Amino acid sequence: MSAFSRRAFLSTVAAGPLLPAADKNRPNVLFIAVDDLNDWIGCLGGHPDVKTPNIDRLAARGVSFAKAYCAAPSCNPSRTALMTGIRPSSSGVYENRQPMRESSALKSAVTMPQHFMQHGYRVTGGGKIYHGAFPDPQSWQQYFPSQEKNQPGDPVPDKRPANGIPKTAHFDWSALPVTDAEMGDYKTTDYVIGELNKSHDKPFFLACGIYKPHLPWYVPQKYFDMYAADKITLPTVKDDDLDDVPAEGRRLALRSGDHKKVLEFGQWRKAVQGYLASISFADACVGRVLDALDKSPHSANTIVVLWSDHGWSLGEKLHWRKFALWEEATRNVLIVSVPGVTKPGTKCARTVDALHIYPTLVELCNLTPKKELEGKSLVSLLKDPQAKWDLPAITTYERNNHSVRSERWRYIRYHDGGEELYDHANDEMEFHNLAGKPEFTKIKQEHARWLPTVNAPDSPEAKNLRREPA
Ligand SMILES: [Ca+2]
Ligand SMILES: [Ca+2]
Repeated sequence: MSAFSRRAFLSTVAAGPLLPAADKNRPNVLFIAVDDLNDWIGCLGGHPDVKTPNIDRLAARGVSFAKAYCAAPSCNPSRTALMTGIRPSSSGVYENRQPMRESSALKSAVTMPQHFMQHGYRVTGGGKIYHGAFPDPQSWQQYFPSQEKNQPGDPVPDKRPANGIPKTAHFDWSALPVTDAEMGDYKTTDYVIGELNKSHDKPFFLACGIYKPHLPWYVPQKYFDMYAADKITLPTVKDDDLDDVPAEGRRLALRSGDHKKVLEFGQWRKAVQGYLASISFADACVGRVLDALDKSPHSANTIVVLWSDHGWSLGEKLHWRKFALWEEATRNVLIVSVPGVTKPGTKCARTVDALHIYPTLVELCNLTPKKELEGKSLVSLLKDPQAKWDLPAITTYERNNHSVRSERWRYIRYHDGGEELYDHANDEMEFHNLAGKPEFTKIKQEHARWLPTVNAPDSPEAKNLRREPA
């Protein structure tokens, strides 16, 4: 865009109300985040028992990415990277305690919603899009419950912890004697449905951040009733799996002591039931929003993006939660439906990571490209999921620990030089670390060239923040 046309364009933006409503060139965006959702959804096949009919029906409309990975396996750094388009290794935001705007690289970053706002979109949302403690009010024109608070409250059981594990904090699970309407996520989806039901004189960017299946796994009884604890399938775990993992990987796997406690209190089946129940509750919330979109006047010109911020381990590698660089903790959900662009029910097996979402939406909505974004638009893959794509997915956890995931391999290198290499053609559970075998030196080198060359110093931590375990 020339300087003159850019000025003319910006003055048009400033005139806001004169802009036309959404059309083919300026489609709406419905941006749905589901917190802590791993690949346990029907269309990704991560768990044989799970019931996610609504997420699956969204996948049936567009492209689901079978090898999508987070930028960081932790809420705040993952979301910060996705919403700013800047990698943790460039911003120094590696952990949950580092507010995005304290990073010198991100202090004045234009987030994805801000970029839409600058192009005349109505930008609103509710629930968890940014990490709970750091809601970034400047990203939104209106927000539910408010610009400063992104989480409506949730009911809790009378007696906590419900699972009997001492000092467990929110690592807990229980059915609740409440209706869906009493849940915070239901209230967030009510807000989003209200926005979808309105007619809009401008295109909109509408965010819906579902908190479940984040811990604690307290959801209405009917979702627990969908899964019989004594019959559900447990993850496949090899007791000696960590024997070939370097020290830093073992530290990440074992530091919480979760697996030992879960086994000691006989809670593994109950925990898996709680996670599955919470997933099905989140899926029901997604279904309400999709129903509202279908009934609204906006369905024909609204892009839907559904993503989760990382995966989750429930015992694999003796590890629980996210906070690690293996497949279960890093694989996330990414489904994109674009009217007129995506073909219904297609799957893409190219390796993508969360950095690509921002430039993809910039391209689809014809916003001004932003050269500082570190990802690459996925539009070529949305049009043709088999198209050539030469990038692996990069995930970073804490400073200078990275995973490079290509279609066949995962290569991990920790800050102290420790390495792991897994061959997904033969070992989808990543049981056998091949990094020490000389015949794989070349494979390791091919992956190592993608490691970030900059590892920014840690960004400042927030003061007076409750230490949050998850
Ligand atoms: Ca999360
Ligand atoms: Ca192993």
